[in-house]
Amino acid sequence: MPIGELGHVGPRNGRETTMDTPLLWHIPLSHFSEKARWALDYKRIAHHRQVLGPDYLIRAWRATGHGTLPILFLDGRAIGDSTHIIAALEERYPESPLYPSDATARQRALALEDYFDEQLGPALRAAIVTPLFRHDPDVALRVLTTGMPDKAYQRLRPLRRIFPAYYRFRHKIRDAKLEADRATVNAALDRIEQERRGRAYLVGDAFTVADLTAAAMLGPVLQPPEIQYPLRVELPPYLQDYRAALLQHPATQWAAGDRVDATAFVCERSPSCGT
Ligand SMILES: N[C@@H](CCC(=O)N[C@@H](CS)C(=O)NCC(=O)O)C(=O)O
Repeated sequence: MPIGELGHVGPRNGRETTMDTPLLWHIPLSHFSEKARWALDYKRIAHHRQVLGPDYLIRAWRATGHGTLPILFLDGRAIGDSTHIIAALEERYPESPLYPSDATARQRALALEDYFDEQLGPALRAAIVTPLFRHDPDVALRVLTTGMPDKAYQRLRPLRRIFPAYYRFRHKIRDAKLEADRATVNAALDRIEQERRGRAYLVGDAFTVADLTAAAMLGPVLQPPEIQYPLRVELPPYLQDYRAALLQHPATQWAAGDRVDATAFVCERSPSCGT
């Protein structure tokens, strides 16, 4: 459950926010931020969220020594990287667990988390952004500023000729790699199905960090009904086609909710579900 941007989430499951309330610096559209938000929600942790302005890079560097978001401020520490954030949350808030208790299963869940982070996340970002920058840079800015006040888009608009180069540089995106990026996305979807073997969850018989990461990485493209920062702009036909093609894959059907235990999976995102 989101708090609102540096607002107040209100009492959630009896918990009020306080001065010590965790604070998440995030990017609404970002699937890595989605991972951290989902983990906070899953554990019913009341927290604040903040979207940074154009000075995000310097602020992120000062906080963690890295230029990426999400960053979670927890117990006086600034934690960068969604994987480290989930590890810290798991230690500080063991309930509800995202790591399996069995050591072998935990190792498998963490390996899958790493695979989706390193392969699926960046490749899917590139597969969406590359054609958008090429054909519809203005729509790209609208997409990238999803969930932000309109002034974020207005500020970027005059920079629309140079911003794509900056974004490509930051995220190591190359036009020539589009087909390879798409192939990486497809390989990750195939891997989900291989690992899942028709079961509801990727590891064991419960929701883990592996399921959360796979579904979070796919969130921006799937746009499931429970998404907290939906796109506000219509995607151009070539991206609608790409999305439709991805939705043919059983792995996206699974991530979008068409799974054996669909209600449980969605409830794991929405704390109020079923109450
Ligand atoms: N491995 C990192 C990746 C985070 C990441 O790539 N964040 C992107 C947004 S999706 C970001 O902060 N981009 C801004 C930039 O690099 O300038 C994690 O899991 O948190």
